[in-house]
Amino acid sequence: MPQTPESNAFTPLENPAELSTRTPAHAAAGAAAVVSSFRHLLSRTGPLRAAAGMLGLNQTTGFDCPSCAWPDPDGHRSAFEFCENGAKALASEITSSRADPAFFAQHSIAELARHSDFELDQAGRLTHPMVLRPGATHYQAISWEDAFALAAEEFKALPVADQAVFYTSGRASNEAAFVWQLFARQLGTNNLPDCSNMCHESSGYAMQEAIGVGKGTVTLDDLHHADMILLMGQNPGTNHPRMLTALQTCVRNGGHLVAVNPLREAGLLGFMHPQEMLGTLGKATPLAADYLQPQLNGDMALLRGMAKTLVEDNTIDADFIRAHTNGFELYANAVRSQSWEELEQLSGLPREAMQRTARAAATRRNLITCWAMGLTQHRNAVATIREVINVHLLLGAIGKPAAGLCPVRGHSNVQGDRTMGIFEKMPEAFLDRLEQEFSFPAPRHHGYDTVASIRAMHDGKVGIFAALGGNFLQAAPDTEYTAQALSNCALTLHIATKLNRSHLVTGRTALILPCLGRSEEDLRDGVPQFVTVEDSMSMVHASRGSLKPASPNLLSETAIVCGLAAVALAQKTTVPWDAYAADYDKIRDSISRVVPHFDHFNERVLAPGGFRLPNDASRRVWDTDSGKAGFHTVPVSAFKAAPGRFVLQTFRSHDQFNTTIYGMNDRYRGISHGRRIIFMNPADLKKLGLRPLQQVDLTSYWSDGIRHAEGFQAIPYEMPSGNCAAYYPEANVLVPLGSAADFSGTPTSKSIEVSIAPSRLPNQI
Ligand SMILES: Nc1nc2c(c(=O)[nH]1)N[C@H]1C(S)=C(S)[C@@H](COP(=O)(O)OP(=O)(O)OC[C@H]3O[C@@H](n4cnc5c(=O)[nH]c(N)nc54)[C@H](O)[C@@H]3O)O[C@H]1N2
Ligand SMILES: Nc1nc2c(c(=O)[nH]1)N[C@H]1C(S)=C(S)[C@@H](COP(=O)(O)OP(=O)(O)OC[C@H]3O[C@@H](n4cnc5c(=O)[nH]c(N)nc54)[C@H](O)[C@@H]3O)O[C@H]1N2
Ligand SMILES: [Mo]
Repeated sequence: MPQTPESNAFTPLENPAELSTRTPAHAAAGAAAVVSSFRHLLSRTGPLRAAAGMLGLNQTTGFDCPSCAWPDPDGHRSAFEFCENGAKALASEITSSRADPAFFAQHSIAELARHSDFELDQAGRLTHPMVLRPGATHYQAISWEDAFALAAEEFKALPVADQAVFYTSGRASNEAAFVWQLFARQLGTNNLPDCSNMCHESSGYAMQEAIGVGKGTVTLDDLHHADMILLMGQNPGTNHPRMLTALQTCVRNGGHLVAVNPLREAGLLGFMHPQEMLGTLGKATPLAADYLQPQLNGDMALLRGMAKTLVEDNTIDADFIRAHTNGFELYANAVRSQSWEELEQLSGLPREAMQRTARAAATRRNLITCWAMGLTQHRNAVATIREVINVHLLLGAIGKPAAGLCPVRGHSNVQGDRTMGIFEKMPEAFLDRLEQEFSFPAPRHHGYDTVASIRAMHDGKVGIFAALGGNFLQAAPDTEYTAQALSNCALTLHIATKLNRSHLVTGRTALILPCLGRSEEDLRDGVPQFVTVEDSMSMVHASRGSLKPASPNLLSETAIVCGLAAVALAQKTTVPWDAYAADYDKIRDSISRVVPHFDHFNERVLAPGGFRLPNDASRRVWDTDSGKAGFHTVPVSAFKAAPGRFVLQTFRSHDQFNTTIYGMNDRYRGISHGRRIIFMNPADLKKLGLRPLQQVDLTSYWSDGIRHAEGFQAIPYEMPSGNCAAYYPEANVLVPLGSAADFSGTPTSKSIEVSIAPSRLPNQI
């Protein structure tokens, strides 16, 4: 299937002449980060709004950064508790540009589809509810009342509730997420796919099975005092810049950092704290003392090699293993009989590297492992994360200070959304309490996750696709298939702050319902409301917007969901939607009765910095069937491509937040003015007879079909032979829908089998 040019679904080609490359950086942040932050803010909005925005960011009385889920430091916060990417996210939200009805009157859907993602974001904030009527070429303004009535008609027309899909992106607040899942369940469906399905689902699944809790077990303070931190499959310099401060503190306290990444990422090599530049001008703190570059998906073999070393050296914590775990004997036998040759072949690392890393952990004992998408988006992701846990169990490095597991979350409230019930298969106990609180029969059969939703829409089994934030089309695998799926719906509905490509590939009717951003003041009947979020380390805290809204016509996400649900469910509902929309304290009162550990929510959340949800595993209480933490013994595996083909990972540039493109550069990797790029091992590039910057076409292979993407420029970049990398979402056309992680169902965006050939595009360079 070549990309069909008439489809609205694809990111347009770029002008290859604009791309330029430099040597990659050896440290992150520093003066360039500060300059970039201000440039983004001031190019998007006036100096007063920029300053007001920055002063509110992550302060205890302000709003939560709309970027990543990294926690805020306790106690002392500086006036500038933000990072470059927080500043970019804020700039994108507080921009002075407006995608208003005049903008939509000027541009047809087909014309907007020819804009790049960067240009779509530049269109600015949505200001009015917009409707695309059947057969229309342009979106038109519609009143809130009519928009709700139109959507309600579609909901009422559904023969069964399971023909509705409710997607959630991880920026939604706890309150919005709670009313969203309540709307879905009162309608009668558990079809609640979310971005987590494409993100940390594998982590949650593995940890839940092994240690009885699907969340990380450490705090910021633990990271500061860890003896060793293993950083696997993540790029914190770009995606969690505030984490670098914690890593720096750990190094200064004598901690040993080991990075595991096929690429040498600047933010793992060194850090120059923007607030210390004057004192140590030009000097970066070195971060990773050791840097392992395995092949893509070589991590499970590396971890197994570490386990083999620990078992054979007998540096395991036998007392902990005896008291707290089961399955050790089976695992230890498998590890002992495992051959080093196989581990070397699967990981792409020499056995000395695996032994060195294991011995560093054994002498230091207090180990924390941090990981993100480099581990979760593979076929064997759950097994790989179970292997991380196996190593921690061998060392007893969990449930004590300065040791434990740290899945580094993505979206700022993705963890909170799950806590609030955004999950297609919430535990029965949650549904029981929901029934009690609202006196209705909650649906019990499991709903669709992201991949199942796409298939169901494609098969014509879904009438309504409704999204609380996000950019489903661009985030999901297999862009063409997903586009067909969305087009099959009677109604596609998006609650959003900014225009994106998902709004251009629509059902028969489409609605865009514009909402307030997190930085903006939320007044209900003149009374300011706040919302709450949960960060990567289970801290729940308030977020209060303070800026003037981008348009007087905007409603908060919470008010939109309540308004929509009230009309769509009409007499069928037992929820006081109007009261909820008028006063979010009432929603929190219900949350306190439905969600575990949220008792006295309204009082406790007022404490500066909020409160931490308890985590049993962090005090060595294992909420598993056996009451113990479990070793997991499966054969070690790694994804390999057929001879002559490559393993492709799709990742983020420095100038994007997921599908929102803030700019065309990737500063640390030395890339300017281009995103349609494929990074390749220099020798591989030569072997294929390609010149640097030459345009190539990519083909991906999976049992469910082959897929094509054209016009990517090849760039030599240090990484293991046989691996390559391209940016998401441009490369999503290549991600096979049929290739998902075992158990968690996460699309395998980091292990895609591809071939690379000179481009057949006309006029290519
Ligand atoms: N500025 C900014 N911040 C963000 C985001 C953003 O887009 N922009 N996105 C947010 C979200 S939702 C998320 S989930 C996180 C994502 O945060 P990350 O997981 O850091 O994001 P990716 O860019 O996908 O980076 C994956 C990293 O893992 C490495 N990697 C890939 N495959 C493998 C592998 O098989 N093994 C190992 N060891 N390494 C591998 C890649 O080389 C890369 O360095 O960031 C969040 N924060
Ligand atoms: N190939 C490939 N695909 C991937 C990944 C990958 O690494 N590779 N990563 C996956 C991951 S980790 C994730 S988390 C998903 C992300 O998937 P999503 O969460 O669906 O995508 P985002 O790009 O974060 O969503 C951006 C849109 O959210 C809307 N938005 C922004 N702020 C707000 C707000 O405050 N409220 C509301 N209602 N809307 C808002 C804007 O309209 C914006 O265009 O993508 C996944 N897809
Ligand atoms: Mo994510």
